Amino acid sequence: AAAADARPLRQRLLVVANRLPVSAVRRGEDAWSLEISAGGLVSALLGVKEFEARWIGWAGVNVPDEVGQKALTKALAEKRCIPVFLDEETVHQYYNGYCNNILWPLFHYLGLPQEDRLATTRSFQSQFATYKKANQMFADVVNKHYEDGDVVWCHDYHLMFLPKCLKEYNRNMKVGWFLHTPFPSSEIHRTLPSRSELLRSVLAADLVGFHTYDYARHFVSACTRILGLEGTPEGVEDQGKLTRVAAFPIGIDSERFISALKLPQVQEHIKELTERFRGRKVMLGVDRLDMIKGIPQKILAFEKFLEENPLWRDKVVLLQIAVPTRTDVPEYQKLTSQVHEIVGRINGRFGTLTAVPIHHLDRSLDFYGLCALYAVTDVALVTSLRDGMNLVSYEFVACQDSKKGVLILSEFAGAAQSLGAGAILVNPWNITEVADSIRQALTMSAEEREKRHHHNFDHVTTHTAQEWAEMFVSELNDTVVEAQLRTRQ
Ligand code: ADQ
Repeated sequence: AAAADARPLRQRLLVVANRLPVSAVRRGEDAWSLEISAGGLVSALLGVKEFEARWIGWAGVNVPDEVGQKALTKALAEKRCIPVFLDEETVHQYYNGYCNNILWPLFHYLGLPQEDRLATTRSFQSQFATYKKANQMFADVVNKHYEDGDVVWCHDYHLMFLPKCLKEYNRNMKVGWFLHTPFPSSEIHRTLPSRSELLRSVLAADLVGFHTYDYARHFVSACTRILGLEGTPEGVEDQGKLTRVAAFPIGIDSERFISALKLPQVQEHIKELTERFRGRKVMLGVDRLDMIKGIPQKILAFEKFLEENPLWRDKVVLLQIAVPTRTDVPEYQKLTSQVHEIVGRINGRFGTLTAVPIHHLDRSLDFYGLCALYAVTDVALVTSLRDGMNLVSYEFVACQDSKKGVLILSEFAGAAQSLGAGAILVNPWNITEVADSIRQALTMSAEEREKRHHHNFDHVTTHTAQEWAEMFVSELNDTVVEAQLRTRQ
């Protein structure tokens, strides 16, 4: 307690993530315009009043010249952001290569990309070497800006090598690491050539966090089976050093969504959409266009539903909003055309001269448009094949307090563990089961919808992003204080 009392009022929190929460556009040799992206992590950290957050990460642009780098650094400083500059080749090998081509599919149980599996295997060592080099570059920037008493919070699979680099600089640095994706079964992790090095590096952190208890358990199993270390209820022990491992399920800033619904422009939009789809039940999918989201599976299940329930054909519409991501990766381009092809086929099959059953948009919606869409939806379909948590399911629930629509949710999304009692849980690979659950959702009594909605609404409004961040950071703080006390004894 004495150590806690001695903390300064506003400790600094250094948040290290691959991408800074800004988009930067160059306007001249030394001029930049910046726009803060209001993602979940940004609003989560705004809620952490006890700490003053600084961001460290890549700005998402290649800036080869010193003049440009200096100007961007200066502009970012006003937003409390500190850039890490990565050249094109590093981004290619570290970000597109090792992160998105190897770790991302593997952690979501999708294996290596089918077509170039051997090529990936061959380029593995060089990509891993660049991954480590890039992580070291992040560590250099953190180290340069670190002051005694700061807390460092590293995010996601891009930065698994970072905790080790940071502790090599300064073993008293308080370092936490949080994974936003699932951590897979140790049997999957075992197939990674760099399996041990990555685990050992993560274990250098003082606190390691996951969305669910299952992911934390998989991580501990990987450490016991692959490294031969001891797993305890608190975490993993290695020669007397305990790395605390725990579940910290993320949430959303529910108040931001609930209050947006009251704004005149959102109300207006809700009215328009209601009019537009009058006489039809609205089903909604909102996803990044990614293999893990199970978009083709979702659309095939909807087709099966239409096939088996002819009376519903002109009474329901599926709106699928899919933001393109990683568009330069061939696997993602293939997914886009696959989805387009299935949608075209189904619309050709079940559409009429005046209406089609699926509206598919390849783009993102602005925040207010998204809120209005969530509010007019009768059934939301989240069919991720694997998903760390899935915030879309939370956002839908937050916007449904008047409609009390139904959430169909994949059992392979982390959110199934928190919203499972209110949602209809499905195996997204089982198209027949998903089609049945669509019928169940569309015909559910108002009473049951209300009961299920309340269950989820209570959860979403009480387990917020702010609370998540606060819990992680305060536990990280305490964990390290304990560790320091131990070394003093
Ligand atoms: P994502 O895979 O990006 O996040 P998710 O949690 O659903 O998945 O968050 C997506 C965010 O993007 C949501 O806030 C959503 O509103 C927004 N979004 C998606 N499609 C959109 C569209 N078409 N238009 C506008 N906005 C759109 C990763 C992990 C998740 C984990 C989060 C947070 O993969 O499992 O829940 O991080 O840890």
